[in-house]
Amino acid sequence: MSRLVVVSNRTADPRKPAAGGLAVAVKESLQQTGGVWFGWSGRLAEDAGSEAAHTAGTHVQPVGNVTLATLDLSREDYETYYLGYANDVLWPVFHYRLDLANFDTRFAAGYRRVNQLFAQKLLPLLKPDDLIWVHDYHLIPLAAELRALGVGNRIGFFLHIPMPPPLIMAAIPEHEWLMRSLFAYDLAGFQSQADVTHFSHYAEAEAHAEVPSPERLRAFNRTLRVGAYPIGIDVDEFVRLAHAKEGLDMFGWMREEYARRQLLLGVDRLDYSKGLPQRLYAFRELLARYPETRNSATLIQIASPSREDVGAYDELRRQMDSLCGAINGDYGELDWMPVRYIHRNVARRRLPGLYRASRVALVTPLRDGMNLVAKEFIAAQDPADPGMLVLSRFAGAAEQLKEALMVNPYDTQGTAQAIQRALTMPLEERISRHEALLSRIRKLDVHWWCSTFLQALKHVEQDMPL
Ligand code: ADQ
Repeated sequence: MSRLVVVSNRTADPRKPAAGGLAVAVKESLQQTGGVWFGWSGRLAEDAGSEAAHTAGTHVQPVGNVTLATLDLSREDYETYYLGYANDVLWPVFHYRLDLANFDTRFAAGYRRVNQLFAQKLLPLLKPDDLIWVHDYHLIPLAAELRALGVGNRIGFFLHIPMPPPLIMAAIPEHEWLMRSLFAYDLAGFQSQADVTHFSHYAEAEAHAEVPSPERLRAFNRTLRVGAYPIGIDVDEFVRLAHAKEGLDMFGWMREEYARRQLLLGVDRLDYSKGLPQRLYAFRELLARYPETRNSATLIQIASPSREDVGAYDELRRQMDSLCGAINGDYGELDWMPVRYIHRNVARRRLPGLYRASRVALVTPLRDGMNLVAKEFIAAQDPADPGMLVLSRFAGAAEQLKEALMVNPYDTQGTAQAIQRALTMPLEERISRHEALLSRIRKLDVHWWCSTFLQALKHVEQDMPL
């Protein structure tokens, strides 16, 4: 059986509980078969200047049946590759925010340099029949760099974030290079069918790709397999966590503390793609339009700190502080505050209890590859008295989770109406919607995601290298 080599920007200790969708998923894929997990250590090489990092070795450490291999980055590489190109160009553009992108040419050079560095450091660890699985927007050119070093292995790529429509992609000055780089893979997986369609249209429009079938694109003398592989969660693990001590304690405490209230919950990284200010506008509209919600509906918004070195995130933080303050100032009572805003992480083991104690979850991103919080909320519910999911139609999860209450997060009144409907939905309707949602996330869980992607990669017909 081929060995699996996973490459992602960051790695994590596979023995510890993983936080974040990518880490959970990668852990899952590696635990089944063992293999190598390669990525940035999260540390900066002590001696700044790219030379130090380029000559430093890879740190290789066996952890159970997984070999963790990490490298350090120089400060300059961190600033141009990670903060710059990945998070100040690709992240905003792929989330349709051209207005926030900073197309500094130094960033593109740093991105290319680090992808070359990853390829050089990974090369000595590879065996001829390894299956290589590269994750996310940080590493789009990695396969092309590996091919340039003579690597002929099967290489798959999975994009965790959305694929934007062709004309948005075309705004990236280096987009043709990115596109050519993607054709160095054998298989490119996306979160949703809409993403696959965007990519196919983009390749047709900008690279005159032929499309012999919906799953195959031909350009640059290569055939690239494409497909939608919506990422899932480990449902059984989540249900188990909901019934473990910390989950139950959290649930009991929340139910007691908010016994007279109806709890609404948001759990996100503090990111402009997650639609947090728009969510607060909709909540304020709910309080204004439906007086019965006052002194009752309480929104707990947990927003974990994220990418605080990137400028746009500072502005969002200030906006959230001021909006929450204004809503509490306008509607709060001595014994009730409408918004509890917490700019922190919640321990993963406690999350299921929090989800289960909430009547409604607000998952209302402006754009999101998938959104795993939506699936975690469903998994954590009591099937006999489930809470209701209010879901943005612009999350990748909306393609699957049709029985949620779907909203357009830009439509403040429409979202407020949907929240009110969720708060007042009769038990039978909640139960039947939840049943359908739970069975879907169970069927298409993280195990399904890993095995279908890897099966497709294993069986892909390879053709000429670039
Ligand atoms: P993210 O943008 O990080 O992931 P998401 O899918 O919601 O978004 O995953 C976040 C994970 O972190 C969830 O497991 C959640 O429980 C956890 N989390 C978030 N905020 C937290 C908090 N305050 N405290 C504790 N835990 C918190 C990217 C893409 C998504 C895609 C995933 C996986 O942007 O669209 O679904 O990768 O592919």
